[in-house]
Amino acid sequence: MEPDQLLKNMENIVRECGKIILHADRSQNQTDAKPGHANFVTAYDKKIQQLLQTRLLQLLPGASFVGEEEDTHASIDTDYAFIVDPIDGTTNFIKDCRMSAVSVALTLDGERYMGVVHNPYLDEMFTAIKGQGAFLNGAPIHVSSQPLKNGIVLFGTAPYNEELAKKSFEMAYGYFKRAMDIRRSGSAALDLCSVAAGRAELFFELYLSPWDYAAGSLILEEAGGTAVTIEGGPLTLREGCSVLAGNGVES
Ligand code: 2AM
Ligand code: CA
Repeated sequence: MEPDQLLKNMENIVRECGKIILHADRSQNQTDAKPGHANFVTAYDKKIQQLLQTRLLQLLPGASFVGEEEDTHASIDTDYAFIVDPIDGTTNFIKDCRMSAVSVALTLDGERYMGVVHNPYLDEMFTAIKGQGAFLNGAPIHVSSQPLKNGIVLFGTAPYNEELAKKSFEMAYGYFKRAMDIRRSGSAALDLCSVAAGRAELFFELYLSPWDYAAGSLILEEAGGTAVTIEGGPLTLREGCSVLAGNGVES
C-alpha cells in the first residue's frame, strides 16, 4: 500500500475511535465513586484499543502492536509496529473536559514513520509521514517563530511520581516567569500538536510513556519543531522518558 493511502486508512480508523469518545455513555460514569471512574475509563480505553488493534492490523497484518492498555508490551524491533494510546487525556475524558485524543504512531525498523493524533471534540486530525511535513485536517502546519518571552508553555505534571511532580511545578514556575503564560491541558499528545501548529511554543513533562509522544513528537518534528529528553537526548520508544519539545527558537 502506498504511504499516503496507508495514512488515510489510519486516519479513518482513528476517526471511528473518536466517534466512540464523542458518543460515550456518560450515564455509566459514576463521578462520586473512584471504582466507577476506573470502570468507565477502562471500558472505553479497552474498547477503542481493541478496535485499533483489529483494524490497524488488517492494514498491516505482520505489524507489532503496542498499546497503553496492555500489561506486557510487544517489541517494536520488527519491520512495522503500531504504538497507540486509545484515549490520551484520560482524566479529561472522565470529567468530560473535552480535551482528549486518540494517538497512533507507526514505526518502521524501530523509527517513527507515521503519526496520527485526533481530537474528536474539535474534529482536528494531526498527521505526519517522516520527511513529508505535518498537517492539520490536510493543511500544512508549522511551529511558531516566537521566542519564549512571547510564548505559551504547556506542561504535564507526572501525577504518579511525587518527586517529579514537585520538580514539574518548580520548572513551570520558572517558565511562568520567563514566558507569556503557561497552560496544562492534560493530554501530552495534544500538547505536542499544539506546539506543532504554532499555538504554543514549548511543552515539557518529566515522565511520559512512548504511546503518549510517539505520534505527537513526529508531527512536531515534521512541523519544524524539536523533541528531546530534558537532558537533551533522543526520545526513547522502547521505554518512557522525559519530553522537552519546542519550536526550536533560541530564547
Ligand atoms: P493519559 O491521559 O493517557 O493517562 C498528562 O500529564 C499526560 O501524562 C497525559 O498525556 C497522560 O496520559 C500522561 N500520563 C498520565 N499518567 C502517566 C503515567 N503514569 N506515566 C506516563 N504518562 C502518564
Ligand atoms: Ca496517554
